[in-house]
Amino acid sequence: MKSFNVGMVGYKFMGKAHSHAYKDLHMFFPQTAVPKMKLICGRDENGVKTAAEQFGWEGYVTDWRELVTHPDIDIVDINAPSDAHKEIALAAAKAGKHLFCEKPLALTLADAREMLEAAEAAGVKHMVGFNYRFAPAVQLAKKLALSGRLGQIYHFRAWFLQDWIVDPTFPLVWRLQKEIAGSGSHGDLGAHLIDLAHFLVGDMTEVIGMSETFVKERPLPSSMTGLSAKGSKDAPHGPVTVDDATLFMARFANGALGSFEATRFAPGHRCTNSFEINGSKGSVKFDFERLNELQVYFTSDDEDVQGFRRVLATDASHAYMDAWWPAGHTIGYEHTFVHEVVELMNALAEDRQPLPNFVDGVKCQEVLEAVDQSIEQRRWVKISEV
Ligand code: SOE
Repeated sequence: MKSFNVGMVGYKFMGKAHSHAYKDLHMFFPQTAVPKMKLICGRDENGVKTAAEQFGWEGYVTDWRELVTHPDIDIVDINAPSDAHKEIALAAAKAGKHLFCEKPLALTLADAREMLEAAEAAGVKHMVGFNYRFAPAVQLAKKLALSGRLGQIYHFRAWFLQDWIVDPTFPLVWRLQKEIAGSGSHGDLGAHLIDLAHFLVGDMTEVIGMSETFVKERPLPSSMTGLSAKGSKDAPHGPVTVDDATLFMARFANGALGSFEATRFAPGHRCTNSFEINGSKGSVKFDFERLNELQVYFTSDDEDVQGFRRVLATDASHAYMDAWWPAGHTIGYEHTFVHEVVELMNALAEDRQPLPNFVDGVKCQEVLEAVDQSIEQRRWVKISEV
């Protein structure tokens, strides 16, 4: 049985999701190569030490430079805030380590391209963390679209709605600062939708968008806090430098039309990541809040029973599901990361590039950038222009 030693940078939200995936993997996917949880890295020694013990890492370091050059490490897993991705990835590639990086790949398209070039020049494997591809119901949508069972694709309609910053006293956390996050809803949520569109429908040719920052100043946070941070209206304020919401329309190379909405200002929507595909022979609908289900409609159904039917994607015939529980026993958000790591381990063991990889990360970043340009210049922008 092959094994690969992992060194991971970052131990908060995504660090926990990735750690859980490494830890659970072999219990459910015993044929897959084993990820050895060697080293975890974080700047705050107490925090990273606690995380190492809690998550099951063999050791910890406080300087990522030590981790990326460590002789025992095969894979560097980067889930630090976005502004740190590039520097860590370049150094890790130079040291010959395989790369697994959270989305969005980088702050800018130029940086993302540099990361891809560095990985290719070093001859290492590279993967980007678009975890929603790995929900079995999304894989089923892909199978239906690819096999022609939906016919010619006319529409891809997607929306990712959250509400964690609706309160204007929510503090100015790193995700609301352009120099650290790159963008707001666009790169954080829209990036997932763009990747799903690429995965399910194909390449886009041109886009036009609009965006808004509804709350322009927020209280400064006391530390690098996350999604459940609390602010005070009396604290000193700073400017929000990212978009609160970004919407755009797109044309696909195969003739389909796309519409995309990413916002953190949709009260009541905690994490509504949804899409619909409409084709000449049928439609599918997915909603992450019901991630085990795919709504499916076929025009070929008898007229008197036509309608969307709910397919529970939990049978052994559905991607990854034979490894989990008996049919009908559902899985959750964290399992999408386990499946992601299955792909990473299989790819390394088979000496091939995992999917999605930095090429997909760059393609996503091209669309993000084209949308930004279209907003700035108030016009349609071709993806080939960026
Ligand atoms: C916060 O908006 C967040 O955790 C994103 O960063 C993730 O990528 C998304 O999957 C869920 O929401």
